[in-house]
Amino acid sequence: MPAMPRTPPAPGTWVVHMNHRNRSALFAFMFFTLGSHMVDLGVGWVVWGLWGFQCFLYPHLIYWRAKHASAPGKAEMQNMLFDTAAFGAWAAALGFPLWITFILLVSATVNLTVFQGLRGTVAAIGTLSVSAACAHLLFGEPIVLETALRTTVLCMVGLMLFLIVVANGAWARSLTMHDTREKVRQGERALQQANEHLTQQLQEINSLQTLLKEQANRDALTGLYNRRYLESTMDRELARCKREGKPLGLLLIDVDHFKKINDTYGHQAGDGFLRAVAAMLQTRSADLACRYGGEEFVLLFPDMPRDVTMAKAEQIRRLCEESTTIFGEFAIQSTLSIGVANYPESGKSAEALIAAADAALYAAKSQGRNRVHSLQAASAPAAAPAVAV
Ligand code: GH3
Ligand code: MG
Ligand code: MG
Repeated sequence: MPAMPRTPPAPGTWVVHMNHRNRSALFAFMFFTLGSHMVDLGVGWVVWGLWGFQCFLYPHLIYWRAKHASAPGKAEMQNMLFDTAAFGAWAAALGFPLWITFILLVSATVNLTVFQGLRGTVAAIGTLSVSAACAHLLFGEPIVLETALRTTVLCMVGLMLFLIVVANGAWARSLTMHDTREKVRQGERALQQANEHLTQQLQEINSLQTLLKEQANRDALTGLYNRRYLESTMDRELARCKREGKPLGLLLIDVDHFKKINDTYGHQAGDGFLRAVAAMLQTRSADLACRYGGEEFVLLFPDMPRDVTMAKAEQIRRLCEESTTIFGEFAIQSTLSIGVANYPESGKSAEALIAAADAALYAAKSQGRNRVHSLQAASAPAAAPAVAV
């Protein structure tokens, strides 16, 4: 069976418990202190009965009252006022002996001040004065200030003990408060560290996500964009060119007789050559260079008219033709065939442009390779179309 949740204690319950303990001890001690004076006064059994009730029953009765009150804290503050009123009455009933009146006034005032501040001080002095005046009028006891040495010493010891208990309570409270504050500070520091750690982790996750996204768009061998990225970007670029009324150039580039490079120098050398071609194709940042397939590449030139695209293609073709790639002990040379397509001349969609570039590339291959071709017009073939492998 699940444990029933405990209802939290009502506010102020701890004051009720603490005061019950302190009050019982205080009144027990006072029984002897004031009792010592009553012996000297020779009071009757009614007074002794009342005094016994005051010291040994009253503390438990008012404890019971406060404990069962709907607001125990508030009821306990009233209890302290009852104590004070009783003190005033006893002081008057005994004829205001100086030491006894003094310790009753001090203990009532200190008690209320500890819990209510200066408001408590005023309440203590006021309540004690009023109840003392009323009791004095009621009993009409003559004022006798002196007490016997025995009673005076008991008053001094009692006051001393009372002040020690109060001071010790204050010290314990300040210690608890200091500990609590320290714990709160430690908690705040731990929270701040956890927060910083989380922020750092979040940053790492964000940069990892960015890196992953970037890697997902890249070809592992050459570092160029991959075909997937081209397909996701091309429609957007084309739409932008259409919207802005601008042209777009597209090159489909294929390495000539690449199989022979693999066969002659090995697959790794072939990879090295593909990386060298990719480096040649890296152009302005606005252009998109991508590895379209094995030894095929696509370059996209937004805002580029047809004649400039043709010139660009020719420039790339010549650059490759004139380059030598050193791979280990091998010096590898090859050429490129390039099919050119343009928006809007060659087609209006991405598929149409790729198909047009592919057809142009096929034409370039069949016309002898190492050349740039567009379906509208082919460039002049290079002087030495043979591939040096
Ligand atoms: P053509 O002039 O007609 O284009 O002839 P080709 O030899 O270049 O074309 P083909 O399609 O016959 O051969 C392409 C070769 O490219 C075949 C394949 O083994 C090789 N290849 C494809 N991907 C890679 C790669 O990532 N690395 C290497 N080293 N070779 C590759
Ligand atoms: Mg090919
Ligand atoms: Mg090829």
